[in-house]
Amino acid sequence: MGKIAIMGAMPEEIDPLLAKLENVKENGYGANIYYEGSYGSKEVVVAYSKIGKVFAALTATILIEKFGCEKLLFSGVAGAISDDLKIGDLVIADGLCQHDLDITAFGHPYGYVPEGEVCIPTDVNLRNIAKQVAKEKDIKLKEGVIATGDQFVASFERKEWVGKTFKASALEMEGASVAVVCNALNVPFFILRAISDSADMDAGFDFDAFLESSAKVSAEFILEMVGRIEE
Ligand code: 3QA
Repeated sequence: MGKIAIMGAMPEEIDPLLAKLENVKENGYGANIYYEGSYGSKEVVVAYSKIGKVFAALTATILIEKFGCEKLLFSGVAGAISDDLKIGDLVIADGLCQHDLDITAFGHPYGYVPEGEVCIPTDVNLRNIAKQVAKEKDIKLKEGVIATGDQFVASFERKEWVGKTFKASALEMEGASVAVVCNALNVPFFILRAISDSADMDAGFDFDAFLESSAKVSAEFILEMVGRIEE
């Protein structure tokens, strides 16, 4: 059974994970801290990347190449696009796209560059484990496209545009870059987010109010999943 990476972007997103991690060993690498430890019988490595696509890609790469993780789970918060996603609700990505990637001047669709893909799918087995946990615990779990960009979205217009252009249910700032890394390195990955705000004009205020509680909802769900990962 290989090591499992669990990453977030911000300290608040991994603190509830670290609180339950056992036999913790801290490793400094690449201007970051990686926490090796265990949950029951599973060996895990936990880290927060810092905010945005570049830091997230760096951390995902290090978790895989330096620490030898064979699966990667992301836990964190997101801004809602779909009206049926309320603060504290959970959403899993079936695929991830980069909403700020734009070479449309050359006739390409938004989110596309040559030899890349607009939407990168997540691992079906990990998604099924999530659905099993949701069913057993009677937790509402939405599945949809998550759109990623290096912007904190706090505008109705931008949010509507991202929703329409990518058929996205939620948006955040790291998922798609983690997807690019894991896809290229053939590592099964999974992205879970709990809603902290609705990416509208109240987003900044809501985010500050709900970051901690929503991050905890996501982290606790991830830990339920870790216990059920078999191979
Ligand atoms: C926002 C965090 C970043 O890692 C992406 C939260 C929640 N709501 C969002 C929204 N638009 C885009 N992303 C999100 N995460 C970082 S900015 C706040 C930093 O505070 C998901 C997310 N509406 C630091 C204190 O100064």
